[in-house]
Amino acid sequence: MNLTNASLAVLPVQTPAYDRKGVTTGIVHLGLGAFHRAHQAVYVDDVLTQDQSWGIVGASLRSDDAARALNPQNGLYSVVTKSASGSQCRVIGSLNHVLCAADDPDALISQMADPQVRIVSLTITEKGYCRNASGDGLDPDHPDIQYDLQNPNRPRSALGYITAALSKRKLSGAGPFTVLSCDNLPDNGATTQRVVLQLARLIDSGLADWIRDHVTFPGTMVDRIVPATTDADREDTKTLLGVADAWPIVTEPFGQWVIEDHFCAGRPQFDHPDIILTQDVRPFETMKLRLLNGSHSALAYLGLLAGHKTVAQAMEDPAIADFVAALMRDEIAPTLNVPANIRLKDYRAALVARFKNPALQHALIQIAMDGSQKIPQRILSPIRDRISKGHTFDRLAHVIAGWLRFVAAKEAGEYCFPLQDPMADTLRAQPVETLIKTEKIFGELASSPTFTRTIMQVYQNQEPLSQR
Ligand code: CS2
Repeated sequence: MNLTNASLAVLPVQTPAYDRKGVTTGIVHLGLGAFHRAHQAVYVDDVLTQDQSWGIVGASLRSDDAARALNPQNGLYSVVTKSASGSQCRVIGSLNHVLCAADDPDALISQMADPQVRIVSLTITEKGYCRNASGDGLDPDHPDIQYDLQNPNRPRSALGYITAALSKRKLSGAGPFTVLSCDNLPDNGATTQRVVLQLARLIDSGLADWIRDHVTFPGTMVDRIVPATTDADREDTKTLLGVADAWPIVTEPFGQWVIEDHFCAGRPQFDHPDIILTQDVRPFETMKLRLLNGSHSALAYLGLLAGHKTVAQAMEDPAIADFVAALMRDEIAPTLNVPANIRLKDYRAALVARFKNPALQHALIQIAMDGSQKIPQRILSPIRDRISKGHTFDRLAHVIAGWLRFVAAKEAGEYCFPLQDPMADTLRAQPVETLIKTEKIFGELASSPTFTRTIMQVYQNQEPLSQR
């Protein structure tokens, strides 16, 4: 038997506490990966017990994997939270339907243009924003943007879909929706606004003006560790549920969502201890991007080079755990403007405990992907802050050196690690001495002698970090 509406009544776990038949669609989510399903969709599942107008239609932009797995299950899937003290399973009902944009662009644009839809949220990863080298605006030469400019009504990028749907809503009088970025980008709301407005302006300046005047782009800080689902997870979930779930999600108990309260077309009544509504998300976002994600990238590159496979395994290696603790405490924490009510010491300790979660198989190679898109906000920004104050940055330099080593590591002529990165060709085409001076990757740091000298020194003397 499979997970479907018909099997809900017999499941031995928490199931939607509302009648799914009454749920309408108020949110379209672009980029229906595991992260969204472990995070926003769970909070929305809680909202639906009070207000059934906020159901979600999820869309994958390219692959039809999610649609093929979840539509036969009526959009249902399970979320299993795992820690040393055990597992808890819950079935989520907030996903009404899944679309694959590449199969039917019109269906997605029409869904987004439906007046009942009031929020379009995004987890399209850092590279989905088609940003320029400095990260602060659109790259008009990006192949997807070039494609969208030729085919504005059958676009390819998420930005193209947002622009096409808003154009339709402007014409029909359906009004704006809020665009809610849930990606790990600095200033994700303002960044999304910039790239959408730049694309719209290239298509139709009247539309760009309308978007500027009516659409809001709140910033958010999203946090939950979500390893990619494995076949073993599918088997374990089947045992917990008693029915088969084609795509369960495994995650940690912790979750946090800090959202700027700036919604142009209404929002769910979020009333959840994990959710903070605020006027300024930036201190939360910088803290999380640098401490959590920065440490994650450090663990990924230095951990893989030391022969580890998962975050928890790397954290069991005293040399790596000590390195990460010192990186956070001595080099990253001093660069932060700490949000009110947060004690950094506690925040750092909580991160260490989360990284050590022995029940999660969080593959380092998953975090290592797309380094060129992640390193700037996670590692280069704190380096920049430290250089501007005349402070040293040896540990941050180790992370950069580790990344460069990871990219180029070879044994018997073969690369040791698979490289998934939109800049893979550039990264592997040149020696480290040249790479470190590449502005497209390191921005103005590429011409800072303090930066390039320190990285090269660390790189030349770097040994794998391990006491195992
Ligand atoms: C990770 C994040 O894969 C990565 O780059 O650092 O996905 C991380 O697990 C989440 O941001 C945690 O909130």
